[in-house]
Amino acid sequence: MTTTPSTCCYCGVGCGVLIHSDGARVTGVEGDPAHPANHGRLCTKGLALADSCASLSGRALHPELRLTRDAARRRVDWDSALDTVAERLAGVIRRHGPDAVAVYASGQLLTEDYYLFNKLAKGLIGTNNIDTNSRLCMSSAVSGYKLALGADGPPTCYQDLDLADCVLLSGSNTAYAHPVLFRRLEAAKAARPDTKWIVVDPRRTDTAALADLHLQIQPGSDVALFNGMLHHLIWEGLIDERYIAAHTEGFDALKRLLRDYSPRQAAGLCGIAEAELTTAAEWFGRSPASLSLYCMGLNQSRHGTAKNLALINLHLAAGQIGRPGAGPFSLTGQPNAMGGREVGGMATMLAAHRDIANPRHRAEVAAHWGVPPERLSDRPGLPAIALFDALKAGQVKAVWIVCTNPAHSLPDLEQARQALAQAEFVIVQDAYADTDTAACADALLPAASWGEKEGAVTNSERRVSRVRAAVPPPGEARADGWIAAEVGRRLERLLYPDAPSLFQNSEPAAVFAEHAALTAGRDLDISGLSHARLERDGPQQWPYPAGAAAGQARRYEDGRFPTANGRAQFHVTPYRPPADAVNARYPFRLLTGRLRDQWHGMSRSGRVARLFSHAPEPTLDMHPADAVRRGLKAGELVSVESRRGSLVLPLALSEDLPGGCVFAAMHWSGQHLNSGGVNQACSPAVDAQSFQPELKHAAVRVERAELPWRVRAASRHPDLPALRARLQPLLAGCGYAALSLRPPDILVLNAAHAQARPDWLSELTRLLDLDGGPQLQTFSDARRGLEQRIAWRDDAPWAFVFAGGQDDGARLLAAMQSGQPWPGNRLSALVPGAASAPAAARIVCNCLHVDAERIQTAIAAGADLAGLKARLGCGGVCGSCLPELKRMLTRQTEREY
Ligand SMILES: Nc1nc2c(c(=O)[nH]1)N[C@H]1C(S)=C(S)[C@@H](COP(=O)(O)OP(=O)(O)OC[C@H]3O[C@@H](n4cnc5c(=O)[nH]c(N)nc54)[C@H](O)[C@@H]3O)O[C@H]1N2
Ligand SMILES: Nc1nc2c(c(=O)[nH]1)N[C@H]1C(S)=C(S)[C@@H](COP(=O)(O)OP(=O)(O)OC[C@H]3O[C@@H](n4cnc5c(=O)[nH]c(N)nc54)[C@H](O)[C@@H]3O)O[C@H]1N2
Ligand code: SF4
Ligand SMILES: [Mo]
Repeated sequence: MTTTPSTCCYCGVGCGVLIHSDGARVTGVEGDPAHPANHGRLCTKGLALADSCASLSGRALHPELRLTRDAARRRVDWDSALDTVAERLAGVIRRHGPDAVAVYASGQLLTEDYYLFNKLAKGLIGTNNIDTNSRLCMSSAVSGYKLALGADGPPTCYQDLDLADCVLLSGSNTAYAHPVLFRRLEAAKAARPDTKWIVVDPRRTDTAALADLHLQIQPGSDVALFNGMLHHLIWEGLIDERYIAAHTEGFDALKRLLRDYSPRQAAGLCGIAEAELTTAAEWFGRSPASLSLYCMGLNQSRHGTAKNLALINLHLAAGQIGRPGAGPFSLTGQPNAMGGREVGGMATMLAAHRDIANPRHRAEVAAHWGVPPERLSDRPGLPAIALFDALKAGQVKAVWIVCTNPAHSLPDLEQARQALAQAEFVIVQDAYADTDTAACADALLPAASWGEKEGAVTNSERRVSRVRAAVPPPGEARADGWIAAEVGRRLERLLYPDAPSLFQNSEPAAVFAEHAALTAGRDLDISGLSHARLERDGPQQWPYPAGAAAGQARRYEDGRFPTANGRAQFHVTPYRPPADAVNARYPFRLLTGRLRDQWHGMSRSGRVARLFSHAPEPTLDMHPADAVRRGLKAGELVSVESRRGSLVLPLALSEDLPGGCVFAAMHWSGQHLNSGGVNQACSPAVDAQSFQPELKHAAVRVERAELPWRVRAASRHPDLPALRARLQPLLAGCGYAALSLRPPDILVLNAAHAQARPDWLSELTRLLDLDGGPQLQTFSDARRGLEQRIAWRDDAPWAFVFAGGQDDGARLLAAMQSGQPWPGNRLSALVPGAASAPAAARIVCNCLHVDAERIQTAIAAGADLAGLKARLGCGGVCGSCLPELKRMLTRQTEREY
């Protein structure tokens, strides 16, 4: 048994983990008490990392190639795969020029891998067509920081969470998306109860429910809110005139604009009460230290840059920046979105915060790489949405997709799919072979994943941590950087046979050193960092120039900014509505976002049954009053249709949404649904400065989907990912179908169709081994289209399919989940009419598997939070459920009084 310190591969909190392994397999994961990001804590996702590695089913284990257009992909050896990829890319470059090739990479790559891909695209191929999923994520934050402060990157650090007197959370569901930071906020508030939390979110999330003030604004109206708050600060004399005069520029122009944003006008635009807006402004302006935490509710907007700038305006005007506990803190989503920004791995930037348009910057990078300066293109590359448009239009011929799943995560999926179908050559480099994007690959390159490779990542507070290999990659999977360098070497032999190699040493430590050297003298100088230094001293924050003894926790403490004149810049930020207008045809605003326990397209989190407990099925959430008005009921299937596309989802009712808004989680993909997920309907409208798409807002209509033939099937299985893969091809056959998991080892299929589908049903029955065997119990009534089959093992149901009747199998499923023998005789399992048995209660605490019902009962019996922890254990392990427990406690109190 060995223990390897590393970093969690999920969110940008960047928690340190200790990986336990037997040398071949990861056997366990725990929080690293020595890591400054989490001090030993992990959330539900981090705690499930070992389980997500348990099954190899679905992993990409060998390179595969499609040799002719319509052929199936075939397994090949690495040499053939690498040669073919290099030859195909070289062919496109020779015929159509470097800009006919593009790389679409990911904020989940390690810094070294990212660096190599960037060098390959910009330094070898000579195109800036390398963009990443960070375009969908952080690019508005990047443009906000650059325009206002002169350079990218948060000026703040995690310690500021402990020190802030006022925390303004905008468009961030921290309780779900950055849970370990939320634990830290909770602790800070417990220590200093006067700390004020303001949450700006159209939904009453778990984060919002715990706030002192929840501003439930109309989607997209943040700019109006921040403008109105600043108007109030000016009016009340709460701005910091001295700071403005000494360290900023452009306030007068902003002030002129703000005349139109009186608190009353602004509150009107946001749909909130004027007093709510002024209270927020008062708390923000009068607190000794005010900290903003913000995320996709600001960035994923047609006006994401303006939202970021309007918020930074507030901080600059109130002098709430460059001090402990104060500042605009953009929470990064992915584990290494920050590293990607450092290496300049996007279409609109160069390494170490350099600019493509700046000839000196291009020359510096070219010299570092040892390529002629003219090799670096002065044309900005295509940002994600434009890149896929260009693929579809045939301007870009070949695309190399690395560590991201655009056929699921891009908006307007039909466009994305057509783009991939249109491309001459699609390379997909993923750890899994069964993603929606892998299905489109001409070349599939199997990547080593978390726990299997070496490198570094940078978290939200600019802290660089090592990522380490604990086990070898499975099959023939290889580290991303190795693949990039191998293709790079072959490509340079084809394109520039006489030039020295750009990929002489692709070992992670050497690549890191090359990257660090390129940052010398820049605002993000990490020339003092190396793998050796990180080994010796542990995770470090940047800037960390050569010769420094330590990194810098906070930036801009001296009020000097990396702009031309050293001053921060105010920007004039008029409010503009979202792109997709609601009207009588598309009356609802569709919001999208995250679930607590799933990660993006679920290629990893979707392998762990217990991570489904908190949100077992995909849903479209709607306010009960809207549902009543439309005659819709909870559990009914509805079609959600935008101007671009549609999908079917079960309806769930939630008072946490404002009227007129619906919400769907982003996670469910074609691997779990009969559609590609909610991005079928999402809008590709982008921000004009950051090119980030408006994933948080689309106008939709919601109507009942008439799919009366309903099927529920479930089966226990020792390898759930394998069983899911076996059933996945069936999804396409129904008007609605969804696969999900339940602990301990159950796969569930819910499906519905306009009329009975006997062939489909017999295929399902066969795949679940429900077509024979001694323990099989069946009932069918062909006339009524009814079919029920149950396979028993000992005294308990092992698998079942119920089709066409009223009984949805809820009792059987509950029995399978409980692991208890069936109460009563087997025949009672088929008694029709027993349909209304309640489904098993939703699990709130994942660590100890405590459901909502038990918690409610304990609360009703008088338990407080300490009592719940003592009696049921919930909230006492990882803490991810704490916000919800607190919320259930307040709800109960509200009910009592
Ligand atoms: N569990 C989990 N955690 C994750 C991830 C995951 O997949 N799962 N992914 C990581 C990544 S890459 C990212 S980028 C982060 C995202 O982290 P967050 O941005 O915190 O998460 P989201 O749920 O996408 O969106 C946050 C909130 O924005 C709100 N919102 C929608 N429109 C508006 C608006 O116009 N204004 C305001 N103020 N709010 C609005 C939504 O209602 C939602 O509650 O999470 C990271 N952490
Ligand atoms: N509607 C809607 N859409 C959204 C969002 C939203 O809020 N709403 N959020 C957007 C945001 S913020 C983000 S960040 C994106 C995320 O969208 P994606 O980037 O598509 O999300 P993932 O599913 O994390 O994709 C990562 C892929 O890399 C693979 N992988 C894992 N480890 C490795 C590895 O080591 N190497 C390689 N090569 N592959 C690996 C995984 O199997 C997976 O297929 O989604 C965006 N899309
Ligand atoms: S908060 Fe959770 S998902 Fe994010 S890094 Fe920490 S353990 Fe991983
Ligand atoms: Mo993200």
